[in-house]
Amino acid sequence: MSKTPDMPRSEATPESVYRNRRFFLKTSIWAGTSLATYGLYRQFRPQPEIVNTGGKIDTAETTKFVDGLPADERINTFGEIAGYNNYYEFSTDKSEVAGRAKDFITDPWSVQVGGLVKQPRNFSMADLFDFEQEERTYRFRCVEGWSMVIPWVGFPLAKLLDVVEPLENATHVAFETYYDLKQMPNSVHAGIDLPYVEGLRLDEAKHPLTLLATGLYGKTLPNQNGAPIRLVVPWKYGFKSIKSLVKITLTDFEPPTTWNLANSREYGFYSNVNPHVDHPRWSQARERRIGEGGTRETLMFNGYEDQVAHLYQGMDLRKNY
Ligand SMILES: Nc1nc2c(c(=O)[nH]1)N[C@H]1C(S)=C(S)[C@@H](COP(=O)(O)O)O[C@H]1N2
Ligand SMILES: [Mo]
Repeated sequence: MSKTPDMPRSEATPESVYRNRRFFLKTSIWAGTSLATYGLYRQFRPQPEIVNTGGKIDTAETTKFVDGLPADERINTFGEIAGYNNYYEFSTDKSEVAGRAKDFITDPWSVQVGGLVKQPRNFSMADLFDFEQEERTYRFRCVEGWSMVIPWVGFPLAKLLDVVEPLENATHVAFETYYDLKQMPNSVHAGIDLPYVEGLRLDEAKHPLTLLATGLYGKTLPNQNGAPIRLVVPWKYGFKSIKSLVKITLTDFEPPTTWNLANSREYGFYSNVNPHVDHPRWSQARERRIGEGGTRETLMFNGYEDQVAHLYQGMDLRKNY
């Protein structure tokens, strides 16, 4: 067929820039039980502080270990999270995205929510900040084989869905990223059809772990991370976590998704993190945690198995990859 998308190359080879053993096992503040899953829930009420990093990244931060994280897992630094990005509309080079996205205009912004709902509505960012903002620290696993731990700020998508009231025949939720060739000139070289679109089953969308993120590290989202609002689905590969949302549509069919359209054999609709189902071109059994040397085991559903396995009961996860 047409073009072969180049995002999905395995990242099994560590990059020295991000190799940093300094932080490894620095402290062990979590002495508790086997924490296969975690998610820190801290009420955050006020709107995150507005910042504009102007594309500049401070990489000289100290590391953080927090309660609720297994002792050997640290939160990635702001510099790591905001300096290593996939956002093809701006660049296919992870270290270039921040600089290219620095002037992206995210104000004014609104998210149009419609489709099979009783109360279709346009939400301004002010409306979206009316939802109680929480801090949630989640693992984030890219299909390419790298991962991070990210302290998001945001609110459950379920709360927004409650407001618009899905109709009884709604089964899925479709998401769409902002698209403007002028602001996102790399779009013509992205090798994927744009605007970027994603989708979830309605029960996945309503799951309490599914977040609409408005910030990270207590600040509004950097442009490169999907400002001003993006989806975060921590048990799925990172490409499901669609950035810079402008549209959310309830449907009665499985919506098309960008990477599935680009290569359906390699990227399924579900794309749950699963160490037992390899990508056709590389193993998914292990991952490279940004900032660490070596690799670590990839956990079933990215470590959220206890919370989400029930969603897929009776499903063949090899077929429904
Ligand atoms: N609109 C849009 N959303 C996107 C992408 C993209 O290229 N465009 N990349 C996806 C991929 S592959 C990953 S791994 C994550 C990366 O998010 P991060 O840069 O905040 O780590 O965003 C996802 N959402
Ligand atoms: Mo990714």
